[in-house]
Order: sequence, then C-alpha cells, then structure tokens
Amino acid sequence: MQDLAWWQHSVVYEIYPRSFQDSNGDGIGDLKGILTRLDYLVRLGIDAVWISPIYPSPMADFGYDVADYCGIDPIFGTMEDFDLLLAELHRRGLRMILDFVPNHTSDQHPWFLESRSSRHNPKRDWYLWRDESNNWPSHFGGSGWELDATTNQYYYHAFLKQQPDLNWRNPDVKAAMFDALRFWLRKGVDGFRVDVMWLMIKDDQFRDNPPNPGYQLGQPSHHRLLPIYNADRPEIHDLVAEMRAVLDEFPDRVLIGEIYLPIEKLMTYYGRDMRGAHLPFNFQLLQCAWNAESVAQVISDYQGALPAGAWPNWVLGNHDKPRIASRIGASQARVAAMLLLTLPGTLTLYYGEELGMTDVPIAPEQVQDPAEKNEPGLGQGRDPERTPMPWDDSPSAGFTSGTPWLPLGDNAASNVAAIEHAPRSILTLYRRLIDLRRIHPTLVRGKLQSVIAENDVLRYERVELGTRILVLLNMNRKPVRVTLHSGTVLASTSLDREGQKLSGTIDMEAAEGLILSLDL
Ligand code: TEU
Ligand code: CA
Repeated sequence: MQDLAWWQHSVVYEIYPRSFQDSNGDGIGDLKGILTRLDYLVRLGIDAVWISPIYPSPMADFGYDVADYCGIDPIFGTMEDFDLLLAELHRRGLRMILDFVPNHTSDQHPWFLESRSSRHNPKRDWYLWRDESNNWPSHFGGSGWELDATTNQYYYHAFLKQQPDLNWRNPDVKAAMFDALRFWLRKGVDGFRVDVMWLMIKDDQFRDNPPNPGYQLGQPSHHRLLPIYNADRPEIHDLVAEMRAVLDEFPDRVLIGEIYLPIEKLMTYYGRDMRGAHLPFNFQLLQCAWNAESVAQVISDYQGALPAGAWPNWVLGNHDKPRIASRIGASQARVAAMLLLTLPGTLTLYYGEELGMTDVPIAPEQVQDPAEKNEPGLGQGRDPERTPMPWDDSPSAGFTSGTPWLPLGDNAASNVAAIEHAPRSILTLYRRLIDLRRIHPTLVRGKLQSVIAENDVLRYERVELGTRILVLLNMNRKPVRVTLHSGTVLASTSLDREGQKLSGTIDMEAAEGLILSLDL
C-alpha cells in the first residue's frame, strides 16, 4: 500500500520461541524450528514476526533476564541460525521484530557482576543501589529491593531479584544499550518491541509510592501501592525519543512500546511531534469485558484519544495474558478474530490464536513461571498461555520429538494439519480475514465510523472514497435480528454466507460476524 509504511499495513505475529517448534528434541522451541515453519506463516498471510527474547539468559524469567544483549542463547541456537532465519524471512517478504529488554538485565550479566563487586566499581552506577530501601514492590511479589551482602547495599528490581533494574539516567548505560540496538539493526532487523517501556525511569529521590485505595484482597501484592514514583516518570519521553532516534539512523524500522497505562497516558508515548514510539501497544481489548457496549466504548475512547498523525494498533493476547479463546469461548473467538482484523491500524496476533488455542491447566509440579511460583494461586501464572503449538496428530503434535517443556493439553486435537484445509475452520477464517485486507485496502486505511452497540451487536463501518464496508458482530450467545443497508457479504465467521446479498432486516446466528460491502 504505497502511502503506508510496512508496519502500518501489517499483521504482526508474536512467536514465543520456546513453544513454537523444537528442532533438536530437547522439548524447547528454537530458531531452526521457526525456520521450518516459515511457509506456514506465509500461507497464514502475516507480514512480520515478533520473537520474544532469544538472547543468552539464565532463564529465570524465560529470557526476559538478559545476560548478553548481542548474542543468541544456545537453547535457541547460534548466531548463524539467527542470520539464516532473518534472511529467509526477508526472502519471503516477511519482517522481523525483536524483543528489547532495557529496563533490567540478568543478575548474571557481566555489567551487574561488576556493579555488585564493589561500591567503587566503574559500573556501580549502572544499577540502582541505595543504603536503604523504600516501599517500591516487585511485580512478582515482595519488595523491589534486595540487600546484597557483598557491599551491604540494596539494589532495585521491578521484577525478580535476578532482574536488577538498569539506571537509565547514566549516559554510559544509554550508550551501551543503544549500541546493542544498532548491533541488530545493522543486521537488518526491522524493529523492536520494547519491554516495560513505561518503567525505565524512576524518581531520582526514590519517594515512597502512595497506597492504592482501589486495592482488593486476592490481587497481586504490587497492586497495594499506586506506581507513581517508579513508573511513567516525566523524563521517560525524552528517553523514548532518543531510542527512536537510534532506530531512525536506519531506514524503515519500527519502535513498539509495551506500556500498561490508561489510554490518555498511553497516547503520550507517541511523543512530541510523533517522535516517540511508532506504536505504543494498545492493550485495551486484553482487559475489557466482552460485550458490544464495552468494546464499542473502548474503540471510541481509543480512536478518540489518538493524537493527530498517530497510527493505531490492536491486539487480543500475548505471552503474559490468558488466551482469548479461554476468556470468551470458541465461538466468540471467531467474532474476536473478525473484530481484530477489521479494526484500523497495525494488528498483532499471538501464536496459536489462529488455531483457537486455549489456556492449558498446569499442575503444581509442572509450573515453570516465576510469577506463579512466587505468588501461587493468584492466577498470575502465565504458563497456561505459553504451551506448545500443535502442528499435527503425531506424538507431542509434531512440536518436539522429546518431552515438551509444557504440556500441550487439549490443543493437540485442533492442530494445524487437522484444520488447515478444513473449509470452515478458525484457521481458514483467519487466512480469509487477513486476505480480505489485501483485497480491500479500505479495511487497512479506511476511516472508522458509526461505531454502535445495540442488543449486544457491535457494528461499525470502514469508509474510503467510493467504498463502505460494514462489520456486524453478534456478541450474543443467541440469534438476533438486525437491520442494515443493502450490501454483499464478503465474509462471515461461519464462512458460509460469502456473496449473499443482504438488505433490510436479517437474522444473525448466535456469535456470528459478518463483513459486507455496502451498495452505495
Ligand atoms: O511484562 C510486563 C508486565 O507488566 C507483565 O509482566 C504483567 O505485569 C504481568 O504479566 C502480570 O500479568 C513484560 C514481559 O512481557 C513479561 O513476560 C516479563 O516477565 C516482564 O516484562 C519482565 O521483563
Ligand atoms: Ca530445541
């Protein structure tokens, strides 16, 4: 689409590398494994892959604890494997987005080993050391401060104590991390998803956070306080603009920010004059109630808050949140697919969503995720949404010839081979919806208007010169009657109404979605 940057008309596909395809039988997915599945991704029709961290790591938080920002962990393969994967993606016209974890390193990173060795080490100020802690908590439970016996001082860690936070007020830290970005950009990597972007700067007076009046028992302990002094600090926007400037040293790269903040604060991460993140991740649909009223509200609020020139984005799931099909059920998951793939902006899928994968129950002895281990029974565990991709009906569904690091559960039945050629499968629906975006550019760049919720049916139009496309989503669990202007069905969630000419009052099945090209 000549007037849009690649990332603007893209459908991005998040790969959790441990769970996509194993190639050496150790039960853990790897780069060679992803390489063997590129043609599947081409057939699905996505434009770019975002790969969660693959850097050397003790795996305390499964890669989000990085011990070397310019390497590949042997579990995932070699730098040669990486270079080949990047080349093969590009040869197929696909882009690669890497995960960048700037807020914290692994405690095994040489920088931290140096920093903790002595109070006078040149890298002491690369991390946040203090004689006394304050009340800032860890996202994974307990205090965010760890007393280090070697030098008898505390260091801050927003997540695990194995993930000490970097001091981004230190110019040497910035320089070293920006060089790490250039290392991958020089290789041709097309962009970065930046981990916990809104947490990178802390209050330089380390003031205590105030109590959270809305805290309820049973919530993770870090919700007891409002994250005022250790999140979303004013200085963050200059830092994001600097990071963006590094990417802008290279042509055509995208900066995506992981940011869990309310809409109005989220929008500030586009930056002054759009010089911040290209895409502050929009997690509204991950958290909103699944009914037409709530979704219509979220869409209007988000679209309404977009600064001039800002490009929207939408996502339904990721490796930290329950899977959409588990949240709303199999039939509504098809409606959610049609919603996601007809909204304006850059869209992101989470691996397995196209198969209708659900969260897999994890027995206590199978738990891998530190969030669950640290605060068991609070539903914080993320293993259920990180289980292996089922490819066929062979043992371990073709994911591995060994023992998978997490169980496949019931997902094994709805594997790629079983449903890829099934005319009405959810995978066929995803491929059809992604294809429609190529056939009808109005679905990519058309204006969004007339967002209405009625009888739990969500409707909206995508309009562009000479074209009006209507989307009707029945979020009810029972049939409804709707009235519409005459048009032709381009797609239906049950893939059985294409080409039908509809007008006036029609009956929609329970959990049915329709896309129509309206007669003008
Ligand atoms: O997640 C940040 C984040 O806020 C989530 O951890 C969320 O709070 C948590 O999952 C509660 O549900 C990013 C990564 O996506 C996550 O996988 C890492 O564990 C975390 O940062 C630390 O790097
Ligand atoms: Ca492997």
